[in-house]
Amino acid sequence: MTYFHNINRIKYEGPNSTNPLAFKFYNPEELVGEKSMEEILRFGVAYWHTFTESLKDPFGVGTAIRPWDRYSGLDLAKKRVEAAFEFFEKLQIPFFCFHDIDIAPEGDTLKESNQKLDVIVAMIKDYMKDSKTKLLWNTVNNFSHPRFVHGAGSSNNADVFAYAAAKVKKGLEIGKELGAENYVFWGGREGYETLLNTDMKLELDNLARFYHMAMDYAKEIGFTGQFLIEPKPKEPTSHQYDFDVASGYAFLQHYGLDDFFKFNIEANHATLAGHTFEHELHYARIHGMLGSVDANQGHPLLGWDTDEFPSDLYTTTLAMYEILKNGGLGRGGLNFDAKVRRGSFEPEDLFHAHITGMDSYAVGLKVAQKLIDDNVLESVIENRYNSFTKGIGKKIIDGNTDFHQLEEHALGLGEIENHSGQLEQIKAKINQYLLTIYA
Ligand code: XUL
Ligand code: CO
Repeated sequence: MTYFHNINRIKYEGPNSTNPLAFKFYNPEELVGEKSMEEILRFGVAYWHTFTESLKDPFGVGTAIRPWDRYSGLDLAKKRVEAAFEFFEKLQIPFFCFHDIDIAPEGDTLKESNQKLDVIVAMIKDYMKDSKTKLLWNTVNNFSHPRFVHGAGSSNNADVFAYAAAKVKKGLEIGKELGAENYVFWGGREGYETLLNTDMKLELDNLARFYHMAMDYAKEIGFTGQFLIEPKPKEPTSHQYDFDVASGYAFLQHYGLDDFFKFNIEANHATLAGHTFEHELHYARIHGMLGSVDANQGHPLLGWDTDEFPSDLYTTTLAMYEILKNGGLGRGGLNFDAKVRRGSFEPEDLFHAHITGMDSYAVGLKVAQKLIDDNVLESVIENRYNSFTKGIGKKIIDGNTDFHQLEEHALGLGEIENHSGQLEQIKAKINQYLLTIYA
C-alpha cells in the first residue's frame, strides 16, 4: 500500500529548478570540505511530528489530513510504519527518531504497552533491513500520561519513578534492538511549578539517580548509543531542571555524569532560554559536549515552542559554523523536531517542509564552510584577542603573573586604547557570503 501516491523520489535539481518537489541546494553527494553533504548533515525525520501529530493547538482540534488516519489502534500504528518508510525512501533521508508512544499505542498496563511495542519494533526492524534509513535516536514519553503529572525521574511519587524507569529500560532495549546511534532524555516534566510544595534537592538527587541507573542498564545490556540530555528552560513546567546547556552541564558534572552524556540541542529551546541557537551549540562545543541537534526554529513573535521547520539561512549558517568547528556531529545528526503549521494540513506539505529544512541547512553548511576556509570570523577573533599573545597578556595566559605584578603593570599604563569590535562590518561580510555562495 502507498500513502503518498503522487509524489516521486525527491531529487536534487539545483538552485534554478522550478519543481517544488525537488531539492534546490541539498545535494547529498556534493562534497563540502572532505565529506559529502549527506555525511555531514545526517538529517532525521521526527516520527511524532510527521506521522503521529494531528496539528491540534490549545484552541482547536487537529487539522492534519493523513491517509493512515482511517485506521485505529495497532492497525494505525502499523500503517504509520508503512507510511514512514515510504516517506523516508522518497526523501532519501538517512535517519529517523521516535518516542515509544509515537510508534505504538499504550495498553492498559505496562506489560500490554510493552507487548504492543514489541509488535511494532519487530515491524520497524524488518523495514529497516531494506531501507537506508537508520535510527538516530529513540526516547520514551514520560510526560504526556496523567501519571507523570508531577514529573517522572523527579516525581514526588516513588511508584512513578519506578514506572518511568521501567519505560526507559524498555526504551534502551528497543534502542539496542534497532541499532540506535543515541538515546535522548528530554525532561518533559522534570522540573517544578512552585517551591511551596517542592523538595528541589531531593528531586535533583533523584534525577541523577535515575540517569545513573539508566547508564548502568545500558552498560549491562551492551547498548552502545550515545546518551544525550536535551535542555529546555520551561514548558510544560515553569522551571525545568535542564534549563540550558550551561545549567545541564553543571548538573552532569556535579553528579558525575559528564563523561557519559552529551547534549541534544534544540534551536527553539535555546531561544526560549533567552539564548541564540549558536550560543548553545558553542557552549556545548567548547566543553566537548555537543552531541546532536533538534533542527527547528521558533517564531520571533511567539514566546513558546512553535517547532517550525528551519528556513532562516542566517541561523542555519551560524549553526553549521559551530557544527563544522566541532568537527561534525559524530554519532549525532540534525533531527527535524519540527511540525508543519496547522494550516499546512495536506500530506504533501510534509515533503515541502522537509525539503525547506534540508535545503536551508545545505545552504548554511556551504556558507559556513566558506567562512571557515576564508578564515573570516577566526581572523577577526584572533586579532581582537591579540593582547594575550604578548607581554602581560601572555603572562596571564601562561599563569606567570599575580595581582602584585598586574597592579604594577596597571600603574605604569597611560590612557588605555581599545579597538572597534567591527560588528557591522562582520555582518556585512556574512551577508556577502550568503548572497554570493551560488553566484
Ligand atoms: C519537546 C521536545 C521533545 C524532545 C524529545 O519540546 O523537543 O520532542 O525532542 O522528547
Ligand atoms: Co526536541
